[in-house]
Amino acid sequence: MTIPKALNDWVRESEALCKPSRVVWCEGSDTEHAALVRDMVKSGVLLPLDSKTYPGCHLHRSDPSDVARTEHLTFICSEKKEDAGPTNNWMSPADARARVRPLFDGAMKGRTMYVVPYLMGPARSPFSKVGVEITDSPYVVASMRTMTRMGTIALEHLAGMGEFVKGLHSLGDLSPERRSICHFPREREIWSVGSGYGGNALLGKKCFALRIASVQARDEGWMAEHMLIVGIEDPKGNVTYVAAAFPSACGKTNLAMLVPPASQKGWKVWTVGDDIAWMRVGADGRLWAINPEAGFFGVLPYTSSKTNPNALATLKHNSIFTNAALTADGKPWWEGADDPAPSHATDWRGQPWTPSSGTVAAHPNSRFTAPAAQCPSISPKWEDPQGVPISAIVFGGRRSKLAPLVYQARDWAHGVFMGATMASETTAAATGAVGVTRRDPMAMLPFCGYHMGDYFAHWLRMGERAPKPPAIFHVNWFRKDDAGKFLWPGFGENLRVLRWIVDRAAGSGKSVESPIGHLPTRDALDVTALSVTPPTMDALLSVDRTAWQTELAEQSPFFDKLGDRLPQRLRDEHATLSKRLK
Ligand code: OXD
Ligand code: MN
Repeated sequence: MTIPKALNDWVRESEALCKPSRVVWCEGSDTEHAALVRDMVKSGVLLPLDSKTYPGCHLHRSDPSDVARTEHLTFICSEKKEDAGPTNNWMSPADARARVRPLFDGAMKGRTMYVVPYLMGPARSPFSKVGVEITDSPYVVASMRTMTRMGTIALEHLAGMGEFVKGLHSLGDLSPERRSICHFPREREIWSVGSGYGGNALLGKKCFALRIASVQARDEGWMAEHMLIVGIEDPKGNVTYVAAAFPSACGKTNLAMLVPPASQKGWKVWTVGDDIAWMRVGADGRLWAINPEAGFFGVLPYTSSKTNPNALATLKHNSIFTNAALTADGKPWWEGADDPAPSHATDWRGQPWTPSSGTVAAHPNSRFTAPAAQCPSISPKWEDPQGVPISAIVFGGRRSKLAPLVYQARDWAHGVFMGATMASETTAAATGAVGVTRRDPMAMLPFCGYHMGDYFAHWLRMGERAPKPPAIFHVNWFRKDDAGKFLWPGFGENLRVLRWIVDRAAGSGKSVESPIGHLPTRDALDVTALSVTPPTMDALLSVDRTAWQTELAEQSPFFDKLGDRLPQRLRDEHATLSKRLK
């Protein structure tokens, strides 16, 4: 296969800078992967797990200071600071190069430099894009093989299009003081040094498929979103596709792999993707979405046969477990797993652990990396080069009060406002305080590669470009009563809410007007076989005007921060909602 000159030149330059002892071009074959895994087992980077219960699975322990995305060390390096906007850390491209180049200089001495071509999106899809990651981490190579279509297939795609996103990655010395994840949107390039953690180091995922792709999408008139994609099949066999954005670790993977409860006879949920959607306007005027990824990088704690049986089935083979605990019989374990806590285990740091240790055995952000094709609910359309047509977009967050179980936007612009004002209580997926409410528009706060105000304007424009845009909804599975108890059972039962969404998107489904949008009527959701009483349903669907006025007041500083780049249309939505609440 001929390698494009631009790729060869860049690999040579990177080699001269990083000074590895050898360079390996990855082709993505089974033999190559097996040899890589053998080497990692030999060097202790991977520990084989019990081959009877977890065939082909390994455990990886990361450096204890390198366990989550580090947003404070993540930069958008646009020419002008205002193009990165107030929600991103910014460095000028010149400063970033000057600061980070020395960290790459000689960083791969004594190490192998892997060149990893990868394809984001299905083979032969006109919507797929090529990236190439140069890395000195074999763990990254093995993970990229699961998370993307890696190797020759990407080079073949590149031959047809010529353009690729460059990603240079080195573990460096793993010190947070010398860690930087820099994005150069104009050059479509990523420099990441000092971390081996998924979101910082698997450059196809957050760095390319969201931060760089969001800029490409703005420039080319499509959307790169932090959304899962599911197909909801009714008992007659009609499938409706829904894309949904939730901040990290809000049950997104669980929703993407939802198993209908026994009471929902004949309904099926098909997984197209669990984290990222690339959407374009199709010839029919609808939005069509592909999942650019090929694997799942899911959170382990509280993944169980109750919360996500499909994830459990998916991760049982050919998976990498990162920062899980290890039982004496060679199995991974995490808090909230089906098996009770082992009496003795090795914790995620590699230390002896017992239930009385007073610490968690698995890191709260421990993860599994597993091939999407292994998921029992994987959609027959998940690799369709054209993608799937999206009928509804769902925004959600973790709000113990305020937001009703589900409500629908009045129109596209109102839906954009709903997404723009999303907020959620934080979790362990990123470093920083846990349990604090943070504004996370469209769940893109850490992932938008340009000014958030311009991003909202792009969303509004997309509504104009798509003659048949999806209907937009907001859900909150996490509302609690005054005693702190969840009001809604969640998990598989969320299908009942999705059914109302599907009905509404099709133009049916009973609703009532409220100041914040259309709510289901009290009898619109099927609650048969649930212990959700009518008063609980009232509480779940209630709109407390005073609390919403406080919410609106709290939205203002965020909007003000975006200055004159905030589209007037969203200020108008804010003002009319305020009026409706009076
Ligand atoms: C993720 C995240 O890992 O959103 O998907 O943090
Ligand atoms: Mn995510």
